[in-house]
Amino acid sequence: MNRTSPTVEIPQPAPRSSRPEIMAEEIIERLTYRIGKDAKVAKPHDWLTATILVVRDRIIDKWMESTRKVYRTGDKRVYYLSLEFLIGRLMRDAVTNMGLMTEIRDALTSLGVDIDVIAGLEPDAALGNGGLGRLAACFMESMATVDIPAYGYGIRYVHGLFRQQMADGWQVELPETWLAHGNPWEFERRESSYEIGYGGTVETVGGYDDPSRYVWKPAERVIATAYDTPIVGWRGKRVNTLRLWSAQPIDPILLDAFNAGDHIGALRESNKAESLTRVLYPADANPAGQELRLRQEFFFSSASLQDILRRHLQQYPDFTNLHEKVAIQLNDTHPAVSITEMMRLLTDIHGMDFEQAWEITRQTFSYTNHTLLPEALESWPVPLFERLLPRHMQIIYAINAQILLEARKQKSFSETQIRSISLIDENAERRVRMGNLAFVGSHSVNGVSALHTDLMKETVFADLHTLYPARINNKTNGITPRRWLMQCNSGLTSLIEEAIGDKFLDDTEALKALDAHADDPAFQEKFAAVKRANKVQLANLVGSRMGIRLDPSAMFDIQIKRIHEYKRQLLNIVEAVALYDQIRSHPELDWVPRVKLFAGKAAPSYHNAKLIIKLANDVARTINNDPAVRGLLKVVFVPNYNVSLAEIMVPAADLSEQISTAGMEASGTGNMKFALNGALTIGTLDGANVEMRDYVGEDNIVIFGLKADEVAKVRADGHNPRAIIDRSPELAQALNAIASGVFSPDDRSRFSDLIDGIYNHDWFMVAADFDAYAAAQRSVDQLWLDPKSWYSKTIRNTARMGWFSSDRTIRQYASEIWRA
Ligand code: GPQ
Repeated sequence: MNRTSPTVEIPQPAPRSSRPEIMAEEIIERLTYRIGKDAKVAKPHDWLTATILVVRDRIIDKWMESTRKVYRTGDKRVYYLSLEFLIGRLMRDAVTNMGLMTEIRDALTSLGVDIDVIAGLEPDAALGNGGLGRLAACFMESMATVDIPAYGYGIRYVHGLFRQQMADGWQVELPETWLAHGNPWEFERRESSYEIGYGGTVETVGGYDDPSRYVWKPAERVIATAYDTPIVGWRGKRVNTLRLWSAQPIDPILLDAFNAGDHIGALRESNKAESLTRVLYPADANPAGQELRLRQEFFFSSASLQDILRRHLQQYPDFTNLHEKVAIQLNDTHPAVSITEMMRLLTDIHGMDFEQAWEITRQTFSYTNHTLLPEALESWPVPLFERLLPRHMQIIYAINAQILLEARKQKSFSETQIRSISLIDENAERRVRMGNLAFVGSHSVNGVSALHTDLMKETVFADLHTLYPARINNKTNGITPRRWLMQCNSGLTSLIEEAIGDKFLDDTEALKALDAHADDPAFQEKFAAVKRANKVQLANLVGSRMGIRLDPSAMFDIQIKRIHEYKRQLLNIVEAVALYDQIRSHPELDWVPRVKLFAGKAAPSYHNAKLIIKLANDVARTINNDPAVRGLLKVVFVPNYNVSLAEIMVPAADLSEQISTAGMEASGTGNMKFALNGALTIGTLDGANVEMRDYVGEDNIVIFGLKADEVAKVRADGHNPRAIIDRSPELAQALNAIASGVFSPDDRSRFSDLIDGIYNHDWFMVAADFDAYAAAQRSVDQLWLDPKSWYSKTIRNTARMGWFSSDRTIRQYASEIWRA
């Protein structure tokens, strides 16, 4: 308390009114006094900022109440550490969750402002790459909704994920500047700043008598400063904090250097510090492997842990009860260095002995794994790790010695098993394995779908699972129904409410009541009308952004996600080419009009992914300009996929493509968004598709292709794609067309890397699954021709997807992992 006279009673501010006329007055007030603009000259952006400031005030009341409550009750706090938060826009989310939509709309209308216009100006906060970052954002909203005192910790990147532009069909990356107009949602917290060190040396204090006390003397230091964003839960019950760290130099300018005329050198430190949090690494499920990335990981881990420990000491005398009051969830291995930082803080700084610190650390941390792809598991060269974090390297060796001893002595592990569980990979260049570190330093290790969790036990973590058989558990992903149904699909939300009442707004399992309406022709008609309106909206967007006219009565077949070979956009494109051939060869047949839509970004260094984007665009140009297909088939690659674009595309889909090579997609969450919004899924038995089939029923989803164990077997036995291609004339024809330059007459061998890959090894089973996929697509056509059965299936999807709410996922984390 820094007040001069703490005895003075400070009155609480009066609660803010939600009457539209009061809010309209306040919007003008903010415009005038906070933004300094006369309403007559205010730009749409100024109106947006003023509106957010008015909504924000209402949120702050709840925010402070939520923070006070946890101090009062002494409840456990949950900390979600993630290098990515793919938030998207916040205004609509905050306004609907606060229950203020009608009032704000009316307030703005009375001022002559259209809320939909200004909402569209809010930048899309893209502090993440894809599913992992979006999951973190859904979890933040659900933790507030189910009333868990939680903090998200991450990095306030100045530049989020790049903007994607197309240049002649090729992806070009442009910087993204979400902070250009300021960010009215965030609060800078100068008082919450911490020093973060790098490099230097470790000294032993106490000499021979007390050799276990170490002092790390970093050679470099930067300051981490907090920026807080309030996250509102549904119905405004609780407001939690997303705390993002920004790096600042210790000395903003070296004045001596400046005065001596070295103007650039005077800013070197400052630039170096700020570059730490300048950009998000654009690699998805594929480690960047660069020193700056490890620096980012340690920077936000150390700042977050110092903050967590400081908060704990405000309430409790010491750290002996840390694990009872704090749960820290690691979102993949990106924050795994936290485990060693916690050990350092507890032992070196706070004087706890190693054994006790290890026990408390392990009871406090839990780790979520999001991929099995071996090339995606993070590891750092030992020399790099040692140079940057010398004390943490020592701690890793100490932990490793203990674990390996335990494995050898108590479980009589073999040499091979010891090698596989070691924190140090010694197969080639010595590397620190972050997955193994996260595993041994946590009391819970979870996968993100049932299949993925089973495969974790059988593959990457098999030996660690033998050593700690109770540690691996499953928490199937979920999505927040507020953003992914109520906000993005108001038409469907109203229709559902009309049919079954509003219980589903608080409990998505109540959607089950829709089942009873699935075969009702009147309801089907309304359901179809909602879908059509959403398709018209998407068609308008594609029309105005790309100049391509789409027919909303055609089937909208959509695949949107990061571009990755294992996600198999290539399979989809090859099938489109085969269909194109078929339509031209058999114009007399009753083809179902289809629009195949794609969107997604490729990692800038991922050659084949970028080639797949170019192929989609080349195929699109050819097909869309060929009068022979008579509009029966269109292919569209919509540029710059982000959360806001997904909010338009998801509700407009008839068919959802979830076609990854079985065993390779940990869960998927896009799959859930589409099905909830009444699309039929065509997919493999991979990730959460398996559980979706169980919930929606096998008649209401189209499953095809090899299963995970079959893929493993085909790979082990030696796959012969050439033989398969020879037996499939449609596939052979499509591959030939692409390989011979039908779609790239300007560069006939452009796609040879992609096509050769299929012929030579077909690692992703494109050839192996092609015939099954094509047959599944024709069965989808047959369903489409019978609207009654089509809508009966798609309505059942909406009805039965309630379990996939992230509220359910979070409740499971809370009761089974966090015990919060
Ligand atoms: N995922 Cl390891 C990412 O989006 N980025 C990553 O770096 C890793 C995983 C995804 C994963 O591919 C999806 O299957 C999951 O649904 C998603 O994480 C959330 O768990």
